[in-house]
Amino acid sequence: MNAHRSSTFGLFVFVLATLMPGPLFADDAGSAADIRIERPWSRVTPPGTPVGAGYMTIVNTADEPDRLTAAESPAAGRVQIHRSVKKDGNSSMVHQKDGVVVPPDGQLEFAPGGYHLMLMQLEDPLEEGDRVPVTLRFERAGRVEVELTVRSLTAGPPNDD
Ligand SMILES: [Cu+2]
Repeated sequence: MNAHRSSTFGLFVFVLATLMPGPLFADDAGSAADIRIERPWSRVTPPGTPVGAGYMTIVNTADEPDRLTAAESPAAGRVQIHRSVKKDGNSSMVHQKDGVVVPPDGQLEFAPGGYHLMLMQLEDPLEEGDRVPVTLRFERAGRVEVELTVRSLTAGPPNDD
């Protein structure tokens, strides 16, 4: 019943959106206020390692899914969205070329062993206490700026404080 009603409503919005000029599209496009980044962090890079990783929790407060499509940082030549996967006891990283979906009223975890931002071609090694600025690009919410706090090699995620 609910599902039927919401899909009818979705169709209604879609039809309106195709008929109406700009403003309704803008309203429907979501905003950075719909996306909240919690505990953005990174780890010290061991000597001679030109890549680092970024972790965080992406919270989507909108009732539509959003998609993280890309990221960039002045500290890195290139930033990719990766997922670590284990197969037959071997772990490897898969580049998420189409980005990753953050569910509506939900969240997506970027954490060691799973999704991460791969910071490639680092300008300088990451040192404990550094703060690495990263721009995240979302399909609906647009640009969201975060700063990764660099923690020691053995550290886990920071607490909520
Ligand atoms: Cu990676």
